[in-house]
Amino acid sequence: MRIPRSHPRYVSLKTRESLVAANREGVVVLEGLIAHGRGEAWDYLLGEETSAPALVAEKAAAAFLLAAKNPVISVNGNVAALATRQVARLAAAIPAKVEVNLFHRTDARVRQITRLLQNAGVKDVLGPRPNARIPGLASQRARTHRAGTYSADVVLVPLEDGDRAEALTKMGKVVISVDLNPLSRTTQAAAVPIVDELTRALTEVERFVRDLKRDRPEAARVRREYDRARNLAAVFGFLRWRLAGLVTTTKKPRPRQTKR
Ligand code: PTJ
Repeated sequence: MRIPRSHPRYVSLKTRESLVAANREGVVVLEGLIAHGRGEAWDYLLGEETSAPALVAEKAAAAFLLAAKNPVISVNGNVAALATRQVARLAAAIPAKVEVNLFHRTDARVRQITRLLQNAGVKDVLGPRPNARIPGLASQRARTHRAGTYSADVVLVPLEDGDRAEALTKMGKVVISVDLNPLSRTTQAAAVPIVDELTRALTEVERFVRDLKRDRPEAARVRREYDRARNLAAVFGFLRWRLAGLVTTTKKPRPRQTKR
């Protein structure tokens, strides 16, 4: 479908079309389209911009990724469809390994997403032939690579499901999530939850990685002072402020009283 550039929701419609196309190609599952709709609803409420609390979490994420011995970025179907370029840039900047991890796992999808990541410039993609399992996880998401997520100390998990975020946390890893839903189990389980849209979040984390690489004392300060609970409270405070603003801007004038 051709979407006119002048359409007020051009970017949103283009993103939706690219996800639909990725679904037809087998990269994104139908459940991924539902997940996107949920994310977009939250993004509406949050104002479709990176909030100040999200920026704080993004800077903390960069600081933790930089200090990691074996950082890994996990990629699923939606992430592959929306952000392979951002994943490639971030992985190169840290540097970090990239691992394909799917909830609706098939070998064909893993191969397809691996190819997309390679085409975007990711050198070493951990895709087919997983050789380890994340303990305590019944789903296909348990299948992993010993050299990747299994032995990682810091894992970036965009658009994750709560079970794996919890299982990775139980393994002692620093889990960094990207999820627009501040109430999701993933957000609740992550050590550094980023409540922001995927492409914006990855771009900001990459920018902070590049900045903090040149300022290691600042990176150490950020890691020391990051306060997860305070940051999530600020996210909810921001949401409350947004909603209060919406109430006043959408208030209609009261209908005039007519004398009978
Ligand atoms: O490709 P697969 O098989 O691994 O499946 C991927 C999906 C996304 C279907 C799977 O991980 C899944 O079911 O995820 P959930 O449990 O629906 O969670 C996805 C979360 O991501 C939801 O809380 C959404 O609000 C959020 N979300 C969706 N799109 C975005 C987003 N957050 C940030 N940016 C987005 N673009």
